[in-house]
Amino acid sequence: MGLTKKQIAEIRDELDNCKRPLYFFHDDPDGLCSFLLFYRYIKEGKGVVVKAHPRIDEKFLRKVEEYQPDKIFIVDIAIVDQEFIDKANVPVIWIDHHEPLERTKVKYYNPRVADPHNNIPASYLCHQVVNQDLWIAMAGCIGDWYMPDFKDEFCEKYPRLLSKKITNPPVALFDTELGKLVRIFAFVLKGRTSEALKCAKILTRIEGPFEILDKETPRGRYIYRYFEKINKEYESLLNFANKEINKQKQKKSRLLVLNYVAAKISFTGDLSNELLYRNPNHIIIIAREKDGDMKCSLRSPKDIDLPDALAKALFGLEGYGGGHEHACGASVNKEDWEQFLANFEEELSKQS
Ligand SMILES: [Mn+2]
Repeated sequence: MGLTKKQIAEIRDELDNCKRPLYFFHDDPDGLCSFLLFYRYIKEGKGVVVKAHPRIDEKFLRKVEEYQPDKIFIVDIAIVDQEFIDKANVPVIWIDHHEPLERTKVKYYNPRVADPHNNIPASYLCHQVVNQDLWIAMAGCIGDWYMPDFKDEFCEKYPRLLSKKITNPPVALFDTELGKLVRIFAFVLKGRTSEALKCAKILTRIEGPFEILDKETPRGRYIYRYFEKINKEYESLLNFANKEINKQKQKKSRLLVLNYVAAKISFTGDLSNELLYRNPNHIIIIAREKDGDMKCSLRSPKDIDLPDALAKALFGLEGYGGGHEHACGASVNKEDWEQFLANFEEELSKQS
């Protein structure tokens, strides 16, 4: 499953023996929750959110010099450069669940080293270590579309947030109060880095989920209001998307294409996931124009092999794309866009 007893004891020992830790975490709910679990256990240190590309390179050494930590914890970050580890000059403890990497001079904990298919969110692993703040661990896991084995315990403690009947992570994510909490964790990270860190700092002190959801305290209210501000933009985008989609559904095609003008905040991932969840039989393309190219994000149900359809549709056109079986990214020259859509539609009909 997750970390072994020995690994848990080792990490706990590292947490117990530091005074000024610096934490690096990924800017999604799993990363934020991993950071919160560790911080709330030690009650010391400083968090650094790693935005966009989850990679720590030499540029981040500046953060180390500024803060002068006695230890560095890295959670839910896929790539850490060897140069960073070498030059940090303090012990580095790295807990992750992405594809394992070979590094030296770092204490690296990733269950996929022993078993490549053992993909368990970082917040689950961090919770194994600290064994507290179940609600935060639960939010982190659901944020990564993972139903943890402590789910029943969570449901008994917080029946209002999640009913025991729900076993499917996307249902928990999109149609429950717990899902709203996950969205709060996701959206407070979306604005400027300074704002994101301010919210993260407040979250280290929040006592429970209802302090935020029911705005029970000034700090809970602050988080909720900040979330609402970001969520308003998302909701209007979702509204626009739903209208477009309802129009397109009359064509009886399984392909839904959404062109949108990029806003300050990028919601592409959140939007495509939610649209696929609400339209489970359709293939979703979200596209925006940038410098003469159509940049897109694609999602599909389980019966479609996206990389295959994408490669065939792009054949002979100016563009590229690829990714996972049911989630891809692509970039297509604007001149070729209509042709690409026609080809893609044809490839999809061959698969359906
Ligand atoms: Mn993660």
